[in-house]
Amino acid sequence: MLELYTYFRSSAAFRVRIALNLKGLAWEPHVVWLPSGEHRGESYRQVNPQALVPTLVDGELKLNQSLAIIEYLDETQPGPKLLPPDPAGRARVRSLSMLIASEIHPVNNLRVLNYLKGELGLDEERVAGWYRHWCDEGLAAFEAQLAQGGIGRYCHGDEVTMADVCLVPQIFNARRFGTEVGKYPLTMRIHDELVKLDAFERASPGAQPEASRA
Ligand SMILES: N[C@@H](CCC(=O)N[C@@H](CS)C(=O)NCC(=O)O)C(=O)O
Repeated sequence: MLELYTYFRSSAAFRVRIALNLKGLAWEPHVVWLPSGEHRGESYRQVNPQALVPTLVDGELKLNQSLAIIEYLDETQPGPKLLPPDPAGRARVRSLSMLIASEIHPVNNLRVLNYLKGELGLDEERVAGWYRHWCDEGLAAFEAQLAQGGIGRYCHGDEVTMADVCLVPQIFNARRFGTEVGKYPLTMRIHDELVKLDAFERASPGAQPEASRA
């Protein structure tokens, strides 16, 4: 069975949980407790040298980086395709996905926020302000990109794609830090459709067994 190193609030792990559910795959969770720094210990570094969640294990293969994992699942597993068949469509979906995963997320990651708090001595409100600044900049660009066309019920036409899989966890996080997501009506219209889907609901932070431990 596929195994996933995960943490309920990790938006990168949330992406992979959604993809696994959309594909109808069974998976065994291994919870990595980020607040205690478990991911930075030697034992987890043997699994993932980047010391980040998620990591997918498929037999002998250990894979990190959520977008690489999702594309791997898309290419090797049955179920609905998360990347469109045409090169232009695939590139558009990757572009929207990377806007979130490679632009918004890295500057707002736990280790970055901890550095701002610890080494740079910023208080909670200034750290949240940092988060909202970069999140707003990214979501405004995402909204503008959606407005250029190509959307349907979801980010790319009427089929759920990797871009949608990235969007919902980003909005979950944005709300945690008090971002006013109502400023992004196209983005939120699509988000509100997506969260009606069972695969998204079952992958959500609150639906993970470890959520009650926090
Ligand atoms: N680009 C990576 C990001 C992975 C990542 O940053 N995961 C976060 C949780 S969402 C993490 O493990 N953070 C721990 C830390 O920052 O120390 C991916 O898409 O998988």
